[in-house]
Amino acid sequence: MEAQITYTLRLKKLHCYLSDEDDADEVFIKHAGKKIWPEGKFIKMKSGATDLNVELKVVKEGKVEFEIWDYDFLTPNDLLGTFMIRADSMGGPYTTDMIKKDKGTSKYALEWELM
Ligand SMILES: [Ca+2]
Ligand SMILES: [Ca+2]
Repeated sequence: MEAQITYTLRLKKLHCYLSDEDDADEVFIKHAGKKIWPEGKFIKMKSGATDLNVELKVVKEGKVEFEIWDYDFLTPNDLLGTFMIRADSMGGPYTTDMIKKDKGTSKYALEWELM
C-alpha cells in the first residue's frame, strides 16, 4: 500500500464582504469539530480582510471543510457558512467563497494556498 501524500494547507486570510450583523460579526472558524481560529473567542469583522496564518496537513485530493461561526452573547452561536477546499493543486493563493448556511446577509471568502 502506498503512503498517502500530504500537503500543507495554509489558510492565509478571511475576507468579509458583508457581515451578518449590522455592527460587526464576531467570527471564529472550526474544522473537524473544533475551533482552529482565532486564539481568543472571536475576531470582530465587518469588512476587509483578517490574517489567519493557520496551517494544517491535508491528504492529496482530500476535501477539507471549514465552518465559519458568529459568536453571540445571549443566544446560541450562528453557523454562517462553510468553506469546501479540495487539496488537488499546489500553489495559490486561491480564494473559496462561503457556502451560506443561514438566512442572513453575510458574505465571506477564504484565501488559502497549498504547499
Ligand atoms: Ca449572530
Ligand atoms: Ca454575533
